[in-house]
Amino acid sequence: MKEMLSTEPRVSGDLALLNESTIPPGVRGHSGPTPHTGIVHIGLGNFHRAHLSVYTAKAIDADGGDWGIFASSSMDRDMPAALVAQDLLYSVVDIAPGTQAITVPAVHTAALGCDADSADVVAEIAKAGTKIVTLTVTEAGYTFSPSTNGLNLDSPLVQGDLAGATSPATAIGQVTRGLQARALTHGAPVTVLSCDNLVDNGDHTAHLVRHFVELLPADERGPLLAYIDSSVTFPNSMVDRIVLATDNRHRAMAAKRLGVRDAIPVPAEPFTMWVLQDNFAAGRPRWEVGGAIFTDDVAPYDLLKLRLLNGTHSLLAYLGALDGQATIPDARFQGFIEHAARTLLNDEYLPTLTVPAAIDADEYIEQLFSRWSNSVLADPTSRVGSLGSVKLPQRITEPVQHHIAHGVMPENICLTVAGFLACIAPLDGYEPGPFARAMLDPAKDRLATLAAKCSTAKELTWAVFEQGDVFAPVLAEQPGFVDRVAQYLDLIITSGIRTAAAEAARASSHH
Ligand code: CS2
Repeated sequence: MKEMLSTEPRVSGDLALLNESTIPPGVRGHSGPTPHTGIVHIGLGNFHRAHLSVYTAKAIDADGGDWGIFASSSMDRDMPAALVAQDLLYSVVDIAPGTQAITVPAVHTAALGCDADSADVVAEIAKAGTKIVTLTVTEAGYTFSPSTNGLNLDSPLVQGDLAGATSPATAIGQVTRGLQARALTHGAPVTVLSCDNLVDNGDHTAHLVRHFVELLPADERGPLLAYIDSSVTFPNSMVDRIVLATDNRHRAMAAKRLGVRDAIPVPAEPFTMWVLQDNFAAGRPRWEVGGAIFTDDVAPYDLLKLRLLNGTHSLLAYLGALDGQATIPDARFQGFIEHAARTLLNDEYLPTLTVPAAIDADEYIEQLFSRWSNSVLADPTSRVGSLGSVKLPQRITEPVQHHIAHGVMPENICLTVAGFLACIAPLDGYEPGPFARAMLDPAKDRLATLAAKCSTAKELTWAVFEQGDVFAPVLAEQPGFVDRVAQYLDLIITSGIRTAAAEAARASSHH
């Protein structure tokens, strides 16, 4: 027998650990030694390790340059520690039927965990050798309020950072204090590059940094604002690659392909895309050699991805989880879910955006279905359904407004939101199932408290929208929309997700 059959293969303990002396030939992302730091990255997680790091390795391979990455995580202690134990090396495992690709980017110069002092991150941003500060901190990491779009001034962490904490807790606090130190010393230009799934992520980050500065004492404010105006840029970018959390199955795949043991490989789909504005104040790696697309107009790509991929992904996750499906491919192959997804894509998201000239919408959609069909990767519905309270507003707010303004009810967007509420804020007596229970959300406790006070789907839905701390208040001003979400939630609770989806299909076909 060539291979042992096992659903959760074990990593053989006698393999050597991946490090500088054991790295096998042919997998290193670039041929030279790790370069000096040019990039400070906030949000050292799996997405960063499979996206920016891989593009940067390719750019260094082609071009050299001091573009090493000093990275920090405020969430995780173990992975950064494991990275240090492996000489900052790890592998990215491409997972899809028929691929064996693996690469070791080898671009990091430091990996700080959540037990490190964030003053070190600020100090690194402050160094003149730092040319770019990059962020992948998730939608929640920007600590903004959905009702004002500015900093969330109710957050104790934001308050602490504004009050002058020497070790800022928030990403915006760390960036702004780093910029402040630069302004007060060498004043060299720098770029702040958000790589998160936010609408106009660069503009939004600039807005939050400026908001932070405006709240500082007047004597600090003036010089810092002048420095930001003259010397700091915030390009917009669209990032795309489906990347999962690491488990033993991925460790076994990495060991098999590498012949050495990697404790922290990153599982990722082979597909990758990055579109960004070429607005860098102090130079940049030639990321285009890795396939990055530079354009003045990121917005059409950004909306295409946020709505078609991410928006539909949310629907697949919530409908799938409520239907007992563990993974996105399992969900996507349920006929009723595929039907809802196609209606959502073609009738509800596509009409709200301008497809970039270089993209064929039908091909893009078929490519999405093929990515969602990757059953070897087996993206969990609980991963995509997590953080919905901060993700969904980025995906649905403008599309809902667009349709309501045209007198049309976006049935499958309503169904997505109802699915989210059913999973994250189940009313007393309703059981959404294990995959919904496994979803994590910063608003879960708040929403559970709210759900405990409500006895009907209508009460709960209105309470969530009126509270204004998840969805933008403009949506609560659309009573027809909120009522329709409530009706779907009621149907999910009383008759199940399949009946609710059948109602959405029926109602959509009448538009
Ligand atoms: C997903 C994204 O978590 C989610 O909601 O839609 O993580 C998605 O996998 C990435 O944006 C793909 O680029």
